[in-house]
Amino acid sequence: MKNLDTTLYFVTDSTVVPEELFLPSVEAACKGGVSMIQLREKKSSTREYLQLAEKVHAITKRFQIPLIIDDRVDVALAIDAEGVHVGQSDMPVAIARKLMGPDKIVGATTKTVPQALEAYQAGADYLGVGAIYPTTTKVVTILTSVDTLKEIVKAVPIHVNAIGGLNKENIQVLQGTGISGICAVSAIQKAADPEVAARELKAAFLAL
Ligand code: TZP
Ligand code: MG
Repeated sequence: MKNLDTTLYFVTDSTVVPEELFLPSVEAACKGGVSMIQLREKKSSTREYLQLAEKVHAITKRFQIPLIIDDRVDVALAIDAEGVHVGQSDMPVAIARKLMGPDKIVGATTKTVPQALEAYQAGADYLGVGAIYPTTTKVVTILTSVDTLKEIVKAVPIHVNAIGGLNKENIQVLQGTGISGICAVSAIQKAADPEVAARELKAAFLAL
């Protein structure tokens, strides 16, 4: 198992903040103690994704926080990011692993135990599991139950993070699940002060 700290994994959404506030929000989240960052750009062109990734990487490197690129192995490799994250309709984990090499981080989204086992066997270092709660960040048709989350944690010997609608007021439900950490978009990205939001969310998770 790779030595990762997935305690508070900030997944970005540049579309919900004014452009000039996006990079400052990434830096603020780093200061607030996020342990990993995923750049998640769904609407950018390849060129825009690359350019933004370079800028975000310059920040995360200063804080020695791993930067994971969502969906795009090519962008991750091009900027020498620490890893890539793939979903069920993206590049399969085994191919992402082959392209990224053994030392980079490969993460996968899984919603069921069979998907989790498959991703683990194909070489994933961590899993994102959800959505646990309704979310405005992604179109989610079926929520993932806390019981399924627990089963996935038991089924695979890699880091499992919960995701979806999580904030400091509602993560109590994750107590006793055995997860390594939580992923959050809105709770940090939409906060008036992302640094404070990250710090408080991390403290709330660590207090579980
Ligand atoms: N995958 C499952 S839910 C989700 C993703 C990417 C979005 C989570 O965003 P938020 O704003 O923390 O609910
Ligand atoms: Mg994806």
